[in-house]
Amino acid sequence: MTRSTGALPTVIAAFMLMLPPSLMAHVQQERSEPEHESTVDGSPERIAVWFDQDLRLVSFEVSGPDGPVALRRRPERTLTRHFETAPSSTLAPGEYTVQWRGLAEDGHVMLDEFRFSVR
Ligand SMILES: [Cu+2]
Repeated sequence: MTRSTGALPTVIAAFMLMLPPSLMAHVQQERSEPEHESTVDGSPERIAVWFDQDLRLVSFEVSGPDGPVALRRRPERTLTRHFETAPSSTLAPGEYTVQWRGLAEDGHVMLDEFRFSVR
């Protein structure tokens, strides 16, 4: 009769799961223009986002079928609940993605995106 002498792999989770900080205090994208997953007829006159809390917007980038889109206005890094800009030239038909990044008042980095199509 064989007898197992192998030690049980007593793997003790010696670390605690580091839970992410509560999302409650964090900034959400409330709405956007164009709306997320919407289709607009022709090039939109403005591209805008609203947040549910103040945010220090650091970057706001639009990309489409022809790559990055030049914008008339850039974020100013001041605390704001709203940012809007416009494409510098007419947007060609296609899918566009808007990615923004900013700092919540507590300094945490927030980011999100919305997408729309131009036809
Ligand atoms: Cu935070």
